[in-house]
Amino acid sequence: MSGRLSGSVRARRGRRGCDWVAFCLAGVAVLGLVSRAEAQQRREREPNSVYAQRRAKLAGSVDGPIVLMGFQGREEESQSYIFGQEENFYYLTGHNEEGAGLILLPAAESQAKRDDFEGAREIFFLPEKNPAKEKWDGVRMSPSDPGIQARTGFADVRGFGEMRAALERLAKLYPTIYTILPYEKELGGFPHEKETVDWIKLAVPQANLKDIRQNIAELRLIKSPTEIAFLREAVDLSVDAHLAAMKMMRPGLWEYQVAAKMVEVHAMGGSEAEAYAPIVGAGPNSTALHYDKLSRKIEDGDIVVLDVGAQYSGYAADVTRTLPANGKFTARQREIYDIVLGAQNAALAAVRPGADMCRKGKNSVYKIAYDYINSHGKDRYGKPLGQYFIHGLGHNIGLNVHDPGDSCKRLLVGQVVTVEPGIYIPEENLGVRIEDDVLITESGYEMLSAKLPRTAEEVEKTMAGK
Ligand SMILES: [Mn+2]
Repeated sequence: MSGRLSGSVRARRGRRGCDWVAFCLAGVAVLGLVSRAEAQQRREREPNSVYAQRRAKLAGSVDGPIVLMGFQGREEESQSYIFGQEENFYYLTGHNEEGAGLILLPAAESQAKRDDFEGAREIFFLPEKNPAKEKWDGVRMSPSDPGIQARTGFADVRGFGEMRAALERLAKLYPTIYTILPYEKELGGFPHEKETVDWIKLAVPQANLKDIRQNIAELRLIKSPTEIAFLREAVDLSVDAHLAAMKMMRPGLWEYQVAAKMVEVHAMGGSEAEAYAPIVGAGPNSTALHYDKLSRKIEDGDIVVLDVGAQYSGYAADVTRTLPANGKFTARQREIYDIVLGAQNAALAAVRPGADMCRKGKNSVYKIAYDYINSHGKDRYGKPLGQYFIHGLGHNIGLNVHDPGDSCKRLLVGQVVTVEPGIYIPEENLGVRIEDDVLITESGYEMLSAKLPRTAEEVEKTMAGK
């Protein structure tokens, strides 16, 4: 609801603002379960002051300059690739164009060193104006643009060609340079970091390089009011898509057709991209966690796992529902569904600041979900079901659908996490996952995806159009 949006977001859109309570209530009554249908501005930014505060915090955590590069726009060779900024760079700048660089000077240091470096604390580097390239790609921000300082939120904006000279001068003043060091990760990132480190080493081979990744990850953990507003939008769009899927679901449809409908709902509502490749897995495919082929014709009696989330203004929702293809769970499907739901409810009852999602320990909400699953129901061989809960209970969401964060650290107010128990029994072609997104609050949590039916009865009613 609009009342929860931050002032700046609401002022720029006003789309969901309600002038008087009666109008809002009438609107809710007319729209029923569909939480919204209007289009909206695509990709909003946070206020420049928010990005500046993050940079100031980061600069306060180091004793040398921080050197970061945005993506170049050639990170993927796919023809359908649309540029999306490197997440850490975006988190600190809100800048979503190719070829930018950033130097932050450490906060704690002597005035002498400051004067030595012309007093600039933050320098933002942009590609020089290139009219020939702009004929192909469209207009890009450049250092010579009037008002570029106010637009980017940096007092000192220079051409990218000057970044190397600035770094060379800084390396004479500071023995240590901070950047994001290459790391092994399943979802890429490695080549970009290596390229940046190679560039730094070429310019200043004598510098001692240290990793700044964890410092940024700690900031990203706690969401700002605007980030929470963006996540609410992403979740609302995902809820709408899941409702549309519940209404269209029937045997005879192909998995990809259901996914296509959900993507359409996201896009028509202002989502600039999917938060991740949509998962619509029917029958045997319901037991593959990241199933992405979407190639099965949905059959009568199938259970269908839909793990589909929108991205809004860079922020990722992550929502899963499990539906009976024909609108009615079989007794066995219903039994397993209710166990997963019971596990989710048991975990949610313990979600609050101080709890964690570690696999073990006395504060673990994962363990609560696992114990619930392992003490309810049986497989075909009479064995408990804990062995079929094969993934973690949840993770942070934010600029990445798997935002950085350690599941064994205690939950803090302002984190947004998924709570997603699941049971996957391949020999029964039966997978069930229920995934909701929750904001950690002082008193516990707020479920951002609360508008989406969660119980078996609600799901069946919605599918029946009731
Ligand atoms: Mn998830």
